Amino acid sequence: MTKPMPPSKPETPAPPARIDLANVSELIARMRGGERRAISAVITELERLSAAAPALLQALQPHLGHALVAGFTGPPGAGKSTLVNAVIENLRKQGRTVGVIAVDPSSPISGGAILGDRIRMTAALDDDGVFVRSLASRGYLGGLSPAAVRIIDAMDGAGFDIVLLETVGTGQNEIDVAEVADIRVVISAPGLGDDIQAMKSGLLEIADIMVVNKGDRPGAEQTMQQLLGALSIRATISDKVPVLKTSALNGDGIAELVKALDDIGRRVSQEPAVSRRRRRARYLIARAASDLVAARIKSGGKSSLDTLADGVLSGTMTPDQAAKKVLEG
Ligand SMILES: Nc1nc2c(ncn2[C@@H]2O[C@H](COP(=O)(O)OP(=O)(O)O)[C@@H](O)[C@H]2O)c(=O)[nH]1
Ligand SMILES: [Mg+2]
Repeated sequence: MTKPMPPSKPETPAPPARIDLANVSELIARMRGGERRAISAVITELERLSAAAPALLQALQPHLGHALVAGFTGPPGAGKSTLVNAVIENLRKQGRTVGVIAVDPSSPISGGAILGDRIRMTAALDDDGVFVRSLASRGYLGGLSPAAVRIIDAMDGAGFDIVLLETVGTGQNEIDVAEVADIRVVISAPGLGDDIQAMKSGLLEIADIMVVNKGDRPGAEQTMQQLLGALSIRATISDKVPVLKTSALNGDGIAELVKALDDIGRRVSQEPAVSRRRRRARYLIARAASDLVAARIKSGGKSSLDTLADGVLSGTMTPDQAAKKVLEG
């Protein structure tokens, strides 16, 4: 007989709301009217998953499904933030409103990158048509914080036309972006060395658009050729995925990138908004489930796992049966 796993610890209560719960619909109305303080307050409550979050999410429901979500991912230093800034400028010239979520995967200790993103996104300064929120992915090393999905809803509910989601493409993150974004832009650049190799393996699979940024730098053409070569091996996707050369610094190729976003956006918009949002909800559930499993294994402690391991070693139980015991808690 194996020792039963201790019950998983009770869920921590939601942090208290900083807004007046009696005024949720008024707050949503102010947010939809473009009041920045209201947008910021709603985003903050949803990011914290405070006691106000359920009421806010419910009040947002009728207003969701308008925004197109474009994920920008790639290795650090490829120029994602600079490129996002250039795309914002282009979209703003067309009068379209933009929400930006910059997810920084670094630990809270090395949070400097967040400031860096803010500095590069100068297009967002003093413009009511742009709202930028930086988000540390604390506790989700290499993954996308579920808070990002709630912030997407807040920005969508606020009425922004397009939400740009910047994430560093490392491991789990790239898969998460594939689940969460409607359009996936994968960014590389010359001079990133091994990162390009790593990127080829994971990121090519999920790209709707490939971008070689820093097109003003030597080696850009070679990087283009490398990517085209890698894509041509995957014949099924090579004819669908545009490979674009941009310079976020001097603006070359930005109009073409926005056009490619729009082309794919039109296709995506034919899918009912609810199924795009359902995909994000599925991601949240899968993510929460794997977090629960991880927590349960941890809370079970080494001794219970050791007991199960002994059972597997002695042949009284298969690894599958042991795993089921872990899940049963
Ligand atoms: N030459 C050149 N440098 C760029 C370009 N885009 C970004 N950079 C520079 O590359 C560095 C990293 O940019 P950043 O946007 O922070 O990259 P991220 O880490 O991918 O977000 C910065 O010094 C940028 O000024 C570009 O198109 N050409
Ligand atoms: Mg950045």
